[in-house]
Amino acid sequence: MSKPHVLQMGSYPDWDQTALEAAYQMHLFPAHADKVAFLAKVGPQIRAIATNGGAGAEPAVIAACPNLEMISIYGVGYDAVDMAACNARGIRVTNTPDVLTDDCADLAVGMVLALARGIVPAAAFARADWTKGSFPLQRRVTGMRAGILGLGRIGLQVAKRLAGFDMDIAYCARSRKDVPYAYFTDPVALAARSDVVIVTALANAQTRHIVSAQVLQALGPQGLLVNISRASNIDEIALLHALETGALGGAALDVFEGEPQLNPRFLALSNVLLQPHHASGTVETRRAMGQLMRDNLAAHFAGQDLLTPVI
Ligand code: 8YV
Repeated sequence: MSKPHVLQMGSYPDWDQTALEAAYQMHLFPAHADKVAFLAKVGPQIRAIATNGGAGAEPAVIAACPNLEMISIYGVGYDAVDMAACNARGIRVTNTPDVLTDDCADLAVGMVLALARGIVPAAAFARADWTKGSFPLQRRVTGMRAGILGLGRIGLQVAKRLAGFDMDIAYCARSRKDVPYAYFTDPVALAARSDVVIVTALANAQTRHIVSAQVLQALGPQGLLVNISRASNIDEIALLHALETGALGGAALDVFEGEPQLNPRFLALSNVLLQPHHASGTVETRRAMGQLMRDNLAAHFAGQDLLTPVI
C-alpha cells in the first residue's frame, strides 16, 4: 500500500524526520521557493500536515489541500493554524500538551530568576569587568508578588514553582480556578499588584495585546515582565517604548513578533533577557513532543482515536 502524503511545515530532529519518512511520503514545504506552484502540484495528494507551533498552517496552505484530513502540531499552541477553516471542513487538529508543561514552567521560573538577579549580565561582568569594580545590586526574588496571566497547565506549574520561593501569587484567567491564588479578571489590576507578571496564556484573537500599554504602566518602573507564550499576547511596540523609557523595569522574552528576526530595538536594551523561543527546548521534551506528534498521525491513519485532539 502506498504511503499517505504528508505536508511538512518546519524542521524536526533527525529521530522524528527518519520515523516520519519511514511511514509517510513527506513533502517539505520550506524547501520550495515557489510555494504556489509547489502547493498546486502536491496539494491534492496531501492527507495530513505535520507542523509546529510557529509554522502552523495558514489559510492558503489549507485551501490548497482539498483532501486534507488532519493537522498534527509539534507544540501546544495552535494559534498559527487556521482553525476556522479546519472547523468548517472537519479537519482534525492535534497538539502536544502536557509533555512540555514542566520544561516551559522551568524556563519561565529561570527567566524570573535570571532577570531579577541579572544573572546573564553578571556572568559577562565576571569574565570581563570584575577587577574594575562591583556588579550593581539586583532584585530579591523570594517573596515577590507574582501575577500569572493565563492559568492553564503551564501557568499552574509556574505558580507551583513560584510558591517554593514564598511568592504571593495571583492570576488572571477567563474563569476562576480551584487554586489558593488571588483571582483577577482585569490584567491591569493584576499588573498593579505584581512585581513580576508571567504570561503563559494561549494566544487567540481575544488575548491579542492583552499586555497593553496600560498593563505595562501598571507594572511600573520596578516591574518585570516574562513572556513564554506568544508575542501577540503583548503590544510589542508599547513594550519597547516602556523598556526604552524606564517605564517598565525589565522583560524576559522567549517569543517575538516576526521571530526569528528581532526588532533591532530589543538589541539596544540592557533591561531585557532574550531567549530563542526555547521554552520546550530540551532533548527529553522534544523527544516526547515528536513521539506524540507522530502517534497522533499514526492513530489517524489507523482509524483510531486521536491521543490529544484540539478539534
Ligand atoms: C515549540 C511552541 O517551540 O508548544 C508550542 O506552542 O511554540 C513550542 O513548544 C515549537 O512548537 C517547536 O517548534
